[in-house]
Amino acid sequence: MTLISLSRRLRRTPFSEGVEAAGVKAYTVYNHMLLPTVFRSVQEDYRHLKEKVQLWDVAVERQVELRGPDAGRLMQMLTPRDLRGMLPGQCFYVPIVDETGGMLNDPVAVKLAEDRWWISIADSDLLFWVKGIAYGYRLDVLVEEPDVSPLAVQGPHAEDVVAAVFGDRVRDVRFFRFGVFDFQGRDMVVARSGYSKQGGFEIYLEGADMGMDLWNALMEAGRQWDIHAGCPNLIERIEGGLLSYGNDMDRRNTPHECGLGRFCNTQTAIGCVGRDALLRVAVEGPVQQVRAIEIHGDVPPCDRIWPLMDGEMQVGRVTSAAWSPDFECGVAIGMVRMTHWNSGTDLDVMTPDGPRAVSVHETFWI
Ligand code: THG
Repeated sequence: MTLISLSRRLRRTPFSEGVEAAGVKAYTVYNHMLLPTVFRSVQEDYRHLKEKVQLWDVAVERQVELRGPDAGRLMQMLTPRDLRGMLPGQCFYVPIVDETGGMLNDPVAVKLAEDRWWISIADSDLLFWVKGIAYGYRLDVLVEEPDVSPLAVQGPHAEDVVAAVFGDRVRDVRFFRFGVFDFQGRDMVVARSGYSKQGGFEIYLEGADMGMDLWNALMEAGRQWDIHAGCPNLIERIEGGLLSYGNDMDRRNTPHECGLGRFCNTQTAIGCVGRDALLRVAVEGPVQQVRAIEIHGDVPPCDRIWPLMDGEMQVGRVTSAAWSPDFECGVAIGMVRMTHWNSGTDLDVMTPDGPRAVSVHETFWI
């Protein structure tokens, strides 16, 4: 086995001690930090996530904080989603695009106040782009990465566990809203959100000192619901169609190609730096788009692009894939050309273990 060398560039998190004690078996690197990928096995973790409740160290979801009079203006420059109706206390899933309409990140924007936002980023160095925009346009705003580390509680019993620690009032927090709740004398932002379709909460820990107290309190409270350390689960996220930046899309894709058109209001998102480019491509619509891909047969680990073929012709690619125990088939996320993206289209995918028959679907499994 090859081990990863730790250094300052590969940051630990306020919860790393808890993750290690829980027997983490594998990590990936995300935003220059360790993100657990396996505890018992991907399949056991999947079953437990769907039936019980898990505690996830998602400190890798780093924040880009915008603070100052131009914070709202800057936030709207970054995304084609119209933010005018967004109130403090709300979270929005926002595509972030460059001047060509290319995806730079797909974070959750957290509006703390009119003049204070957190952008809870996926795996790309968004801070540099945001600093560049703020400086280039001479905006009156501070842009920094604060010491904020999200901890997620996900699964059917997540609400019970979070209520046991923060009080029954958290039960009233609606999806993609947050409230501020006391934990041992400290105010914490607690949102109903998270990178699974099983429901749950994310607690934005400010500073590292209370990290293990928070971890231990949730573990203790969750014992009666069989809580276990977990992490974003490959199988569950593919079933739910949750995209992974850098895997399923990158700067070469528009939000519309990613199926994120429902999070764009390009006509009314005045100020968005990618607006003109997106208005132009919106005239014709995308020529390729993300699709759910059902794989017939076994599924090898997917760590590179797998071409999607119609005979000898490449018509797309698979970018994430896994075996689904619940649907008893291979589940995958792919990018498919418009000539072949209709539901029911039969193609072949070229895996490193050879071709597999697949079917294209317009909707994901859950
Ligand atoms: N939570 C927070 N930060 C994050 C993630 C998160 N940063 C990294 C990564 N995840 C960003 N990507 C996503 C992708 C999907 C969703 C959230 C962040 C998501 N999507 C829902 C869906 O598609 O069904 C809901 C979107 C909506 O209706 O607004 O939750 O998970 N803090």
